[in-house]
Amino acid sequence: MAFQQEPLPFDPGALEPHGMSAKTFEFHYGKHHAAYVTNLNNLTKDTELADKSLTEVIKISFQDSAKAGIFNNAAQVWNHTFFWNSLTPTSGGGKPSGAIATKIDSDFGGYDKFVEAFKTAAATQFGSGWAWLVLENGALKVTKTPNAENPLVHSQVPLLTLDVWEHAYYIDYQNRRPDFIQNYLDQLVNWDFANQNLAAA
Ligand code: MN3
Repeated sequence: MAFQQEPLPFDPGALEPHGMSAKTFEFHYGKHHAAYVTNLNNLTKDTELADKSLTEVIKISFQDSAKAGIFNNAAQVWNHTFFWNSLTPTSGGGKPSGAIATKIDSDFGGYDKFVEAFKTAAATQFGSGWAWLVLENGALKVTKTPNAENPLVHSQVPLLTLDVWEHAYYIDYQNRRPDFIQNYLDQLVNWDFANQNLAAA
């Protein structure tokens, strides 16, 4: 069974009023994400990895130089699906509620401290990569990863992510990555998804 591209969890135009256009989804979901799935299927065809789960492929191929292309495409397939789920068209962004809110207060010293850490990580990831809210040894942490790398290969539980590859924001924000980050925090973060991931951790 070939690897599949998961459907978007919302209509591609649903985030248009919240700073992420249908045009961005036409390219980011329809071209970039889709291409990672196609590449992964081509690279794993007729190999033992074709029958593994996506997360197994990610862990097996990480830091194996002979499997670098497989790692990059597998991780990017997973990262993008996780990213779409980190966004919501309904009441996204702003301060969280529930268990994640309590834990952000205790582990970061308040929502504003979390925002500061997240903005710094997302803005200072040089070149392509990702910013994450993760759980590590029971504590929340903000991290950044280069290119396709993700928390799964660092024994961390991912709770939320933001894609900071230039292709993620160029259509809507051109070179203004800080504005894209701010908009994500203000209007798009799916705190329900973070709460679900925290509860399942
Ligand atoms: Mn991307």
